[in-house]
Amino acid sequence: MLWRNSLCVAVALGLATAGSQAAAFEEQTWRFGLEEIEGSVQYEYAAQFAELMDEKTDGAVTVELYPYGQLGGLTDIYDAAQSGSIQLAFGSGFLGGTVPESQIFSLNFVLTDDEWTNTQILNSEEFLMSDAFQESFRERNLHPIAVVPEGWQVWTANQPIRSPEDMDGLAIRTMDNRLLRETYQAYGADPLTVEYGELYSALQLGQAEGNIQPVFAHEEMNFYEVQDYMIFANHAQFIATFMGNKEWWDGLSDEMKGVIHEARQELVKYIHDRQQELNTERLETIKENSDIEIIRLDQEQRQAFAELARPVRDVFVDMTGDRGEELLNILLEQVEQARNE
Ligand code: 6CS
Repeated sequence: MLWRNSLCVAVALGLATAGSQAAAFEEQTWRFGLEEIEGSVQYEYAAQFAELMDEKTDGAVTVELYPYGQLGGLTDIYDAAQSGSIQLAFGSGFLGGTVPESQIFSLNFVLTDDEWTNTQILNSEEFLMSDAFQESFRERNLHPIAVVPEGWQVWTANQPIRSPEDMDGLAIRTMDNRLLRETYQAYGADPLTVEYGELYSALQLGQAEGNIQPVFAHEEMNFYEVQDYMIFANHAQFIATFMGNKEWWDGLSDEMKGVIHEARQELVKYIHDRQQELNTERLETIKENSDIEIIRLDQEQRQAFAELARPVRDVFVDMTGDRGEELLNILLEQVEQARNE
């Protein structure tokens, strides 16, 4: 009796560990829409999240994964998460039309040059839990759970790129958001938007002359096969938001939110290490299977792009107003602090 009472109190206070309160969870299945195919960083994250939820709820929660292509195009995934026909989704560059503030992740040369530092900043209480970030999603019927950097963005083209002059007029493909288009226009390119699943043939046919992806994606989608140069400028990381449907999130018990919070915390380091492994391995595969030429920009070369990217911060603020400005200021403050540490 005494044991029973203390367990009830612990559960009521949300103090019991996930294992000991497993019986408190109802059986449920959550559908998780991915913007990437099996083997990708998003897939690795989602598979590990599914495993953690299964463990922590003693099998009560089943997470079903829907890799890219199974739910339609990219914006169909966000629509499904907004309507609640799926509970969970990833959203990245194409999400800009749905959550304009998410384009903050498309800004170039804003974060530090260290991936782990950036991953921590983006998942910090100050940034992730800020009203500015949370409300920008919640106002669109979504709830942001974690921010997932997937590796440095890397340019490819059929010509070498070492300066903005080399990008002049290049029909480089960007994901569908205004901020990316403005950024590449500032570099002198002539950007165009193509759906992820149609990109290989657009590159092959020469409709798109350049591409921007983390290394793992250049490899798993075979884009590198139809490009001659791979250029590392470390201008930005590829960053996705792991999010849920707002009503679904709001309907979860505090205990379940606590379990998701635990899983999300554990996944920060897990996916950082895994994305670095994947990106490193896939670069080796690309080198083995092709004679693509690899170019790494030095600081001076990067600086020429950084200067052109700087005014695009104002475009972000114009597009997103006070809330976007607040979010950008939080991010810049966190970056400044990290640089001074
Ligand atoms: O370029 C794209 O459209 C896609 N690239 C990656 C690496 N993930 C999802 C995104 O939509």
